[in-house]
Amino acid sequence: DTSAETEGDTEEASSEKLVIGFSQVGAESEWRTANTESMKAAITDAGHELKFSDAQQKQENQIKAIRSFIAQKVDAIVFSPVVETGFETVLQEAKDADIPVFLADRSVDIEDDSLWVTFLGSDFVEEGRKAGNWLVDELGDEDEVNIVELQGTVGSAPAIDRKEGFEEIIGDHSNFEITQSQSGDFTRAKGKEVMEAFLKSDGDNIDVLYAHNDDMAIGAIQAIEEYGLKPAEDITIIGVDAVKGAFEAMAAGKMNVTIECNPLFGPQMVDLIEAYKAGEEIPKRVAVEESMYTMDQAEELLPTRQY
Ligand code: GZL
Repeated sequence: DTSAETEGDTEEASSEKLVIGFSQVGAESEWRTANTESMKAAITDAGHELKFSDAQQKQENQIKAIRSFIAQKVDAIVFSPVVETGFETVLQEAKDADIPVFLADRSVDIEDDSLWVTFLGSDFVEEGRKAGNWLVDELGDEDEVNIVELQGTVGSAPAIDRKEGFEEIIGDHSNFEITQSQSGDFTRAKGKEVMEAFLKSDGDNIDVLYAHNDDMAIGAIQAIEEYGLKPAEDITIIGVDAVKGAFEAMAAGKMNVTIECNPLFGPQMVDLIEAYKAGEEIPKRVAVEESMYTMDQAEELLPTRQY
């Protein structure tokens, strides 16, 4: 029965045991931890061998890890680039070694897109637009809206794109102004530190905080409370990721909205790797589906959140 045979063959191809090298950015945020867990579980559950490297948010560690995967002749490399530039050489080395590279979560700013099979990740510009549109709906009629911005890691795709999308929307509203903007490197600690500086320099004139991830927003909330203001009331708080910490802050009435950036794409990534190895056509860009959540939804949704 050829159909069974064909079926068997397809099964056979996708269940071939692969050795997969995964170069992860680091463990800087709740989002990142959830993403690592999703990727590790998906790779091992599918019966493949995982070689994992945590770069501690350092580009040189990612380059070292990719070179090590090449030397070990892995079957595929999955890579979430900490920044958009500076990886051309090592990706060319992977191509020369005939090892396919799959971009996860973040992309690279490289002309030659033959250096990777596909980029599976969120549309960060759209996430920025969603934040901007929510703010316009919320405060668009106010005379003057002073916004401070906690940017993500300098040079990273999410930081560049979330800024771009947000400014695309608020740029049409002259009553909105970003008065201070600095990187908090996607961490709670740095987010708190930079928010303290924002408050010290102009604390009585801050209406909104736009944080490129929830971890920095949560750090900033602590700084706002220590400064003597009420987060989500005196200063409107916008985060990105929709991690559990954000739902807890919103349920406590300390945060207004979080734009979802879904880290749980491990199974989708494994499917793409297996499909490629089975000779199937893979689109150059695969987007991750995601939404946004506000304070009034937090209590009910918190128990359902997986990360
Ligand atoms: C987004 C991801 C970002 C998260 C941060 O896909 O690259 O990095 O928004 C994480 O929490 O540090």
